[in-house]
Amino acid sequence: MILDILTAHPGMVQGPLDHSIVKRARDAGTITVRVRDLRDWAEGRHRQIDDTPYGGGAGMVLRVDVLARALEAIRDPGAVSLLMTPAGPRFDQAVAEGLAQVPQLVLVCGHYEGVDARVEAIVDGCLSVGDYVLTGGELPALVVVEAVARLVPGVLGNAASAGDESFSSGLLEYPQYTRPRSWDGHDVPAVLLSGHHADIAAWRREQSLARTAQTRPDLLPGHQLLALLDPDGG
Ligand code: JCZ
Repeated sequence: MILDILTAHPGMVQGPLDHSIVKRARDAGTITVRVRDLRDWAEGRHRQIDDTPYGGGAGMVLRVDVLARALEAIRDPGAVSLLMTPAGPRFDQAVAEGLAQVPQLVLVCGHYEGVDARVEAIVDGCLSVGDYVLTGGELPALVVVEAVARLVPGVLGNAASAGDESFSSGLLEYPQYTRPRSWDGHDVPAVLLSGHHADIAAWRREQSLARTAQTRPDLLPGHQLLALLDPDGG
């Protein structure tokens, strides 16, 4: 799979792509991640990629013509291009699973005060990583790259299957423990030392459900129906 990050700040994304599982998958050739500098598609004496907003106001707006030239050059057939913006639909594990199926993902990072609205007509969609405002799309693009890359077949080893974790089951992850068995008065739950695999699986399932009910009841199946039946939640 090819993942392209189109940005005016290539230095902002380079480091994280050279670490951990993403680096290993790039080295193995399982994924190709390319950081593309928007300025390579700027024209004119000043090679401007942004300009002042029509109608007035503070800051600079990313130019649609520069982005159009860049996308034209970068996209292969079957590519999905997405603009990172807090105004987009929310990125989650289900979206990541869908995006892991495409041959090429082009993530467009705005910066400055924003992006010319006409860019939305030349990308396949928008994506938000959460309801908070950042200064650019670079960190969101890295979030998408990492979440999608680990779902590409062959990226994770057999030992760490992507299906084991939080959200793939729709629930939060159960608690994990390693040595020491007892630390500062806190003991590892006895069931995990019992060697009874069925008991351990049942305990982990209970813990996942309890944690989810406690902190993310919105993730539980039918939670909206339950809220209708019992609006006070208790
Ligand atoms: C460009 N400010 C692009 C995306 N989820 C999320 N939060 N903030 C962003 C974002 C903010 C931006 C730009 C200028 C994305």
